[in-house]
Amino acid sequence: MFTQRLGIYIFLGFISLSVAYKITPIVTQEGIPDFLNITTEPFVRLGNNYYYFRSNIITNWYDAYQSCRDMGAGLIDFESIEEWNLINNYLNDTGIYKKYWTSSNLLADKKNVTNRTWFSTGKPMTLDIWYPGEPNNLGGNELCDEMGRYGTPKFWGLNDANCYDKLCFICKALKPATASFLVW
Ligand code: MAN
Ligand code: CA
Repeated sequence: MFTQRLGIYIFLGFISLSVAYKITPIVTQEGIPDFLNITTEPFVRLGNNYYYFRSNIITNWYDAYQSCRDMGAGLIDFESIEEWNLINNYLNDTGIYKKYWTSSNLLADKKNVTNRTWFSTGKPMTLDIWYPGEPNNLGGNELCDEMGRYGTPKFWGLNDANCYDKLCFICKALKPATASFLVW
């Protein structure tokens, strides 16, 4: 009898404590608010995404992909022509003109050259950002797609290449989201 009552008192005490605070609302938003001032290095923020430009090492497509995964990121994909232009402009500003692996590839269905996907997202690669004459599947063994700055005048474009070529690469972080709530 006594223990039962004690149990009820503790329960009521808990209820009255919890109604002293209102927690409203729980909001999840894309990105990281500026006031949080979080360090994302070595990833740089461009638009709403975070990128890591590996311009000082070269490696094959598979190893590049693993290196990005090791950092909780993926090899770069481009969701729109705006994102492609953003990265082009950034690279032009830095003046570092390397060849970079992207996650675009033909590995899952190599007989159908139009069936390319972004390995990081599984989405079809439909952007027309190829360098003129590409993809040409030179030697019948170009299944991984790199971006480079070619031509006169030079401009950025995609080229299908051998997955074991050694190139620089760009990682793109998974989209960060911020959850916040108000205690009142
Ligand atoms: C090299 C490779 C190919 C590319 C041609 C273009 O041979 O990078 O992938 O198509 O150059 O001339
Ligand atoms: Ca090619």
